[in-house]
Amino acid sequence: MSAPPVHILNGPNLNLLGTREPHIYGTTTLAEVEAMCRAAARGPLAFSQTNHEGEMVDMIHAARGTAGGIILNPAGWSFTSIAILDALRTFEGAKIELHISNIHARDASHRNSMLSQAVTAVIAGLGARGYVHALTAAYDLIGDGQGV
Ligand code: CA2
Repeated sequence: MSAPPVHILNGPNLNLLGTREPHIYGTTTLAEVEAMCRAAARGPLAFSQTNHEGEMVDMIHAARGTAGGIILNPAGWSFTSIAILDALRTFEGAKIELHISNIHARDASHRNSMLSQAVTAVIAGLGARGYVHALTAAYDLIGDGQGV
């Protein structure tokens, strides 16, 4: 049987993944991350990226009532966005915050995500393959009853 839909949402500047700062974020592009995730998906998968905060709020709302889980790389909004924090609180399913780099080992401005308080789990520091681990974890959480 097909697993419930999972939405993978990516925040600002991640469209440039693989092209800048490879020592921090690696050389895998976002299109390659999407392909890895599609290969690992056990059901419907939405994969999106936006540089616009309101659009990200809309994407989280769109997952309500339909997706079993959200995997969110909020990028720079991790440290600034009450709007995304509030939107995350309205989603009833499994929520995984994902960071490619280990934000806890970085400078003070990249260390404390204000969104972590509203998610089920946080994955950081596994590089691009962290997305595939997050997908596996999302299916586990949904199977445990944390999805819709
Ligand atoms: O490690 C992550 O996934 C981050 O969410 C990436 C964010 C950063 O602000 C977070 O602290 C950790 C930055 C994303 C910027 O994307 C870039 C992509 C390519 C080159 C440079 C930046």
